[in-house]
Amino acid sequence: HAPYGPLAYFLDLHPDVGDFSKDAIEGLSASVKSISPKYFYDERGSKLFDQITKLEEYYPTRTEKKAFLKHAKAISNSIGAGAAIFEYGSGSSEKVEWLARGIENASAYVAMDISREHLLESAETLASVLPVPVAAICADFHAPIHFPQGVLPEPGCWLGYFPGSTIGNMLPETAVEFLKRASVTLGEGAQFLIGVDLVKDKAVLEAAYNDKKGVTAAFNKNLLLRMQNELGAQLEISDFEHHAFYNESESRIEMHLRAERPTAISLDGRTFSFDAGETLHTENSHKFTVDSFETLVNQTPWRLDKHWTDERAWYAACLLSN
Ligand code: AVJ
Repeated sequence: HAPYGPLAYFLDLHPDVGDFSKDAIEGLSASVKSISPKYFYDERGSKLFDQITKLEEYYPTRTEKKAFLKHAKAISNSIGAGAAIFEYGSGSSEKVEWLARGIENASAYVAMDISREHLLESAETLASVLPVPVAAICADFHAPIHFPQGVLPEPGCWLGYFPGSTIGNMLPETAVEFLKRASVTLGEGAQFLIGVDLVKDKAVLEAAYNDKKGVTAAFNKNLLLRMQNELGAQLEISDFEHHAFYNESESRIEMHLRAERPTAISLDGRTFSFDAGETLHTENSHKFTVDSFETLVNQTPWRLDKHWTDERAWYAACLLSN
């Protein structure tokens, strides 16, 4: 784990990136068909997601930025001096800039992501601009992350950073397990800053996942394209329609690929048939109230200390400590 280029260190925990073929077959075999949203993000899917974040209807990304920047001072004042920042699923690491002064007071910035190439590229760029040592860890936050002894500096405390409302992709019980593991990883005295998309008017929510340009539909259907191209699946993309709606009782946007007519997906010598109207469930995006998020947090070693929202209270930056 020697220094890697401009990085203080690069630690490769060799995450299990998942087996698209196995997961697709398993998901299609179930009585309620589903597949993990992580398979949206090949190169094309990641580009489509970038386009989504710039759509007029898609408020989360720009609203999160507003909430963080509006309260940048208060947020950085609430972060312990000398904390080492550990970003979960750092991706392109653009959001670390939102911590502005928080970074200046930090002792290090550690980017963690499952995508090795993307991670190294963005961490190296950050290393040349941030005023603190930058390191990278290739790992999967769905599994425990153990820092090998002596590899990492021992900061006074870690600040976990998990913007993007990615936590909303998890079922509540999965989010609880995730937060429990993060408490073990970051250790006692840690803080955790999480971006949380809030419950709001149903029409606003549904418009955000049904944009007029059809970018979200293309993003959803990218899964079918990947099945064709990478798994050699036989299917008719035009038999499926993008279907996204707010499920009020579960407080979540659900995305599905809905069969317009009876059809089938053939894969690996097996045929999975769809009745007209039957769906392949591709994503959940949970929306919280500050209270419902606190109730979830209270099932873990963390406590919600503070939260800040944009002026419409559409999005919250939540600061936890354990
Ligand atoms: C990246 C999980 C935050 O749930 O809003 C955007 C993904 N899906 N449009 C979200 C997504 C459809 C996004 N997250």
